[in-house]
Amino acid sequence: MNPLQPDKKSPGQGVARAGTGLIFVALALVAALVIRWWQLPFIAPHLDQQAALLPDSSGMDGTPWFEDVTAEAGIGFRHFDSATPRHLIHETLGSGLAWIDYDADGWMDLFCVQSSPVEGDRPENLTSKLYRNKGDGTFEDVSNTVGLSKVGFGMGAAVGDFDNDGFPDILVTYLGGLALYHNQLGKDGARRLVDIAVNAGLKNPHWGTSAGWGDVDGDGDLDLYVCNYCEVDLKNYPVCREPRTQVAMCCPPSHFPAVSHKLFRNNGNLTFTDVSVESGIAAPPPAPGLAVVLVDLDLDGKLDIYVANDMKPAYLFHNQGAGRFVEKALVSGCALGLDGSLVAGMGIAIGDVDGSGFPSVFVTNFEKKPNILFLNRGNLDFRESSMRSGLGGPSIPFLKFGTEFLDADLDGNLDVVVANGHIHRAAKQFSDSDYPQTAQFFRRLGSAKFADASARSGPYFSKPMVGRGIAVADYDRDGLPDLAFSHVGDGVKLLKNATRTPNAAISVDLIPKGAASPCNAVGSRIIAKSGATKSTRFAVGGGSYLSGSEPRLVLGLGEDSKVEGLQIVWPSGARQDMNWDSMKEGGAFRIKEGFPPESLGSPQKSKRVLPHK
Ligand SMILES: [Ca+2]
Ligand SMILES: [Ca+2]
Ligand SMILES: [Ca+2]
Ligand SMILES: [Ca+2]
Repeated sequence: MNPLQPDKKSPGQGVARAGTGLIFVALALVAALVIRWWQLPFIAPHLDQQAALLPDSSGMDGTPWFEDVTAEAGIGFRHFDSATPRHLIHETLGSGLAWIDYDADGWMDLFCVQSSPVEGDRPENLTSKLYRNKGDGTFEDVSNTVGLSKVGFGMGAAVGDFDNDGFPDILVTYLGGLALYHNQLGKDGARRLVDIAVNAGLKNPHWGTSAGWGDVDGDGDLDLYVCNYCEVDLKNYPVCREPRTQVAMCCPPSHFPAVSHKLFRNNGNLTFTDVSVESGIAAPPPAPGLAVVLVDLDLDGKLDIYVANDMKPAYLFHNQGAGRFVEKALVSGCALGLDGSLVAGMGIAIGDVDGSGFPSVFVTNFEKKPNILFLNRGNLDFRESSMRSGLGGPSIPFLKFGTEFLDADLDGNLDVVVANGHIHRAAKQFSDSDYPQTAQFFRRLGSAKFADASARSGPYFSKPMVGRGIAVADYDRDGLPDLAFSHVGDGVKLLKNATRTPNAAISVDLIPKGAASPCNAVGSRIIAKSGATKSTRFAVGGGSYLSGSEPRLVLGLGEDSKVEGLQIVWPSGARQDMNWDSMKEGGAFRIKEGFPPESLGSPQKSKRVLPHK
C-alpha cells in the first residue's frame, strides 16, 4: 500500500487501531514505571525527596547551620590568582589551609597557604599567613611575628609535632620544594616558625600537593608522606583546547609524566631520610597524587596510607611493619570508582559511617562523576557504595575537591562537607557548569545513608565560589565543629557552626605515650559503646585536600545519650577503658595514655550564639 494514499478502512477500524496504540502507550508507561520502581532502591533519592527526609527548618530545630563570620573574625587572607593566558595546569589547583595551635594555648590558629605567579618574579608580600586565635571570636595576623617570609608557589599544609616538644610544626608543599616550619621559642619569648627543610634533609624538587604526618615505623615519632602531582616543562607547555568548541583550557595531568611520591622517615634528631624506595612507596607506577591520609585501615595496629590519584588508580599502601608497604588498592576494591571507572581523586575523608568500627574512605571526584564512598568491611575489603549512600547522586553536576566528615549537630552521626569548583575558568563556554560552584553539606540520616542538606545549611552553601581546601576545627570552643574553606584567587572563608542544639559532646585531645601534642595521636581511635552498637572516631594524618583539620576528636552524644562506655585504642595497640561516669555530661578532655582524663572545661554552650533568623 502506498502510505500516502488515504486509508479506505472504516472509521471504526481507525478508532480500534488508535485504541490499540493507546493501550501500547499505556503498557509502555506501566512497564517504565515498574522498571523505575524496581530500580528505586538503587537510585539515589532526588534532591527534593532528600530534602523531604529532613526536618523543615533552617537550623532552628537542630539541623546544621553555618554562618560566614570571616570579616568579623578578622581573617583577611586572599589567595593569589596565578591565572595567565597560557592556561597552565598549575593555575587552577588552588592552595590549602590548616588549623594549628602554634602557641599551645588551647585555641586553634589558622594557617593559610599562599600561591604566587607560576614563573618569573614572586612579589615579597605573597607569604603564607598565620592568624592567631584571640579566644574572643577574633584573630590577629601574626605572620610577621612568627617570621613567615618565604614566598613560592604554595600548595598544601600538614600539621604535626615532629620533634615531640608539645608545639605543633607545619609542613608546606610548594611547586619545586618543601618548607618545614619548626615551631621554636624566640629570644623575646614569642613563637617563631623557622623553615628548617634544607637542614632537615627534606628534599622534593617535584610538585608536591597534599602531605600527611603519621608514625609509620612505630618508633614514636611522626614520619611524612608527600604526594607529587606531575612534571611540567614550562618551556614546552602544550596548548590544550576543549575538543568541541576549541576554547583554550589548562591541560589535563595525563599530558605530563608523573613521578613517585615521597616518604620521609623521621630520624628523631630534626632530620629526615628519604625512604620512598626502600619503604615500597615508589614501587607502583607513578601517578598524579592530590590527597593522602594516614590511617590504620585494617586495624592491625600499623598505620596504612591511602592516596587519591588524579585519573589513575588510587594507592592503598598496606603497612607490613617497620614502615614497609605493599600497594593493595586494586585487590582491596578501593582503587577505582563506579563500574571500575578511574576516579579523578581530589580529596579524602575518613570516618566510620556505618557503625562497623572500621574507617570508611570517601573520595571526591570530577564533574559528571559521583563522589565515591568505599565502605570498609575489614580485612582490607572495601565495597563501593556511592549511589546507595546518597553521597554520589547529588554530587554529579559538581567538580569536587576538599572534604571532611564532621558531626555538625552532635547527634552522634558523621556528616560530610565538600568544596566544589571547576578547574576550567571558561567552563561555562563548553559545559553546563561554571568555574565557581556551590559547596555541599550532606547530613547523615542512618547507617551509611546521607541526604544533601546544602540548601538549608547556611548562605555560604548557595554562593558559587571556586572551592578547594576544607579544614575543620571548633575555633570558638563552643563544642560545635566549625569550617574553613580556601578558594582560588579569593578569600578564605570561616564558617561558624551556629546549629541550635542542646546536644552534648565529648571532645578529646589524645596524647600517646612519649608524645606531647594531640597532633601525634595519628593512629589512635576512640570507641563509644551503646548496647550492641558502637561509634568510632579515628585520629588520622592528612585528609581533605591540601588542608589540615584540628587533631581533636569529637563524639556527639545526641539528645539522649545511650553511650555506656568509652575505650581508647592507642597507636601502640594498648586499649584503655575510660570511667564513663566522669565524662557522660560531655565536655573537653585531655587524655594522656595510661592516665585518667583531665577536664579542659565544658564546651561553652552559652557561646552558641544564634544570629540566624
Ligand atoms: Ca592558639
Ligand atoms: Ca614541635
Ligand atoms: Ca616514625
Ligand atoms: Ca564552634
